[in-house]
Amino acid sequence: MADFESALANNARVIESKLDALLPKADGAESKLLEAMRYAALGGGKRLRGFLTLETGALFGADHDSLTRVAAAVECVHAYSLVHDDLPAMDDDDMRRGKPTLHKAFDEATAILAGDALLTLAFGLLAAPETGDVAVRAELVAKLAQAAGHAGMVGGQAMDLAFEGQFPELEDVSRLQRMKTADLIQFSCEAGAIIGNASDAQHTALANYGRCLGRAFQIADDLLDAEGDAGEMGKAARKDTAVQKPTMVSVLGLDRARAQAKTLCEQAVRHLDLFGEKADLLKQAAEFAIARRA
Ligand code: GRG
Repeated sequence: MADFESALANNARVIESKLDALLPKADGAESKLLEAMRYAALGGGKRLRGFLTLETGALFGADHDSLTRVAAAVECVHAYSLVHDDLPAMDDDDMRRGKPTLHKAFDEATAILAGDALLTLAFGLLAAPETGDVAVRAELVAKLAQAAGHAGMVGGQAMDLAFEGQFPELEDVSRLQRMKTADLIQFSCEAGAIIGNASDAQHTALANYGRCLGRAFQIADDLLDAEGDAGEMGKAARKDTAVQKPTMVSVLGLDRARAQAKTLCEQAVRHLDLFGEKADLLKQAAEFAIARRA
């Protein structure tokens, strides 16, 4: 795990400095929006999604600058989702990544706009010529639209809101979590395969790895909400029970949820078999997804 933790920290530094270079600098009458975008995207977060893009791409020796641009784009989408999720109309949170949420530090209108602008910036980064050839860029844009929009993360978030106070079946909660959380994580892994011109078998293996890891990651999030420490996590805990949100913990109970996360982690690792030792860091990432404390 020491290897993984130092690789995660190194990649986070690389992604942070790329984001710093790509995000607009505050200037003009729209300065507040630009400052808010930087507040949301810089200075925090594990950067796990970006890590997955960098490390899946490294399996194929893919161009590092393209990978870093796409890692930064994925982190922009993730940052936008957190900003909007924290709004009073959604989870109504005061703290995120150990600092006040964007709408607390700025205001609600700015938080909505900064989220919108981060999402748009992400697509602009994927589509720009520096990211790769036309076919690679088109595939990245189409896949991210699928993963982030109504058929993925936003759709999952809508189900999350619809299910508050309800008692959905296990398969509904499972589908919600796949869409809300796993689809963007899966995209992060597929991006490395796309930029690296992976074979179909390699691409499918990484997509399956990402989906299992993403589902395990969300169950770990449910467990952290139920058992974790708000100080360590840099955000509130026990929110799910407070708003009667169905989670894998509420549906399965703590022990079965833990077992399910472990099974998914093992499945994720098995999908990497065809890459041999080259995929050791990615295997450790799957273990980290369920062992993490924040
Ligand atoms: C509002 C469109 C929209 C979507 C929201 C991502 C999301 C969907 C909501 C955030 C709340 C939540 C619990 C999401 C599940 C995914 C998740 C565990 C996010 C936190 O990701 P980490 O732990 O965060 O990777 P850091 O801060 O490390 O980047």
